[in-house]
Amino acid sequence: MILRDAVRVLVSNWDGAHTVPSRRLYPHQWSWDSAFIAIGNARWSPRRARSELLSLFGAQWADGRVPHIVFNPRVPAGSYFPDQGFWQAKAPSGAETSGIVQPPVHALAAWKTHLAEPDTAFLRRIYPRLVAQQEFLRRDRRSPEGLISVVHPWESGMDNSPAWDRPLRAVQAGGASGFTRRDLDSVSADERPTDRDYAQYIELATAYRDSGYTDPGAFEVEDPLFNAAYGLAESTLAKIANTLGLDAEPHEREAEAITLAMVEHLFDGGLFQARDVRTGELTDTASAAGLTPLILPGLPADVAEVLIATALDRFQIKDLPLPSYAPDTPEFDPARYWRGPSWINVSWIVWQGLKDRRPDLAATLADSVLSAVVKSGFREYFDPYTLRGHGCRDFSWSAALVLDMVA
Ligand code: 2M8
Repeated sequence: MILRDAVRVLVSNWDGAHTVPSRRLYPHQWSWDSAFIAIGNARWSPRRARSELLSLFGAQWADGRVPHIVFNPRVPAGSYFPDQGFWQAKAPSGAETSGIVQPPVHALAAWKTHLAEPDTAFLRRIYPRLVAQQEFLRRDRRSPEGLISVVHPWESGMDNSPAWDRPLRAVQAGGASGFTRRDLDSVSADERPTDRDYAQYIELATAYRDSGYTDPGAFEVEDPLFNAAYGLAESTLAKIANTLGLDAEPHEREAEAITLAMVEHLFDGGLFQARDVRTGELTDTASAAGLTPLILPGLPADVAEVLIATALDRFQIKDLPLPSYAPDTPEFDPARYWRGPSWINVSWIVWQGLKDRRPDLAATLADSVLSAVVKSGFREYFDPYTLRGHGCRDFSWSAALVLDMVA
């Protein structure tokens, strides 16, 4: 029943070559959403999974960046804010896009798609594009410590996480006004970022856009989830390279290097922290992003053990679907977007990381996610305690990743 409903959500959000995250709230193609959606689609339609990824990478820029939004020209401009008129960016294919990126979870999606239905022609097409995506990050976003930075909270995917409160203090939002938020047309304001958050998001995006999408601007942060995704992408590219008879070693070396750099520079106090590149300080926060390095195959066992202890103790994963922010903090809010609710994609990443290390806990976490969906449907996020659904309904990655978890 739940599986049939999950497929129904994905079918109703399918747009011919890609899937929208949600018909009303997010009517275009989003980068990391497409990767998660492909992972779910691979379970019942590998053809759609391949199309999802190839259509996204069809809008890749010449510098290798994969934009976080690819706009659908058939959807009226203005249905989403900020729209293509704001970003003023075009891919070589002619697609109108945003100019920022999201966590690079796509190599994993491509690999899982291949495992579901082996197709080396697909791997051969996507591999150079995945490599170019990583090269962009190394070239444009790498710090002297060897870590990758995000230059906008939207790039982290966890937009209004309390982890960004402090780095955002450096952002003056005086200039950003006169825009109309469209997200509040369909979701209640107390479940979304605040107007002040939006003013800062627009200020930052405007400055980055006006620099020709080159100058990092006032916000530059090394996020553990983004870096874990980058490192996992290298381990996965090694598998893809092996399958294609190519040299896997550079990928293996890079995966090892990023894992070491993360442990050296971001691991602190029981979990991984984000580091503010401007000040050099760790954020000292309690985001579930800090647990996601569990997905790195080369994470030292003692570090993994500490993370698992934190997941049990502060994030209560024996009893709750993973909250996005630790409930024992004053910032925790069970209903407001990325400030506490459980999200299925972050739960899925941690579940992946637990599967080999602690299959018992992985199974418990999968059960909690299923309970949330059984109670409230494929909502965008859930109150970790009551399992009440929040945000939009029929949200694609919630459906896709449940398909993958129960398969
Ligand atoms: C949310 O972000 C967009 C901006 O990119 C928004 O709030 O309008 C985030 O949850 C992000 O992680 C996600 O990719 C996107 C689409 O689901 O929505």
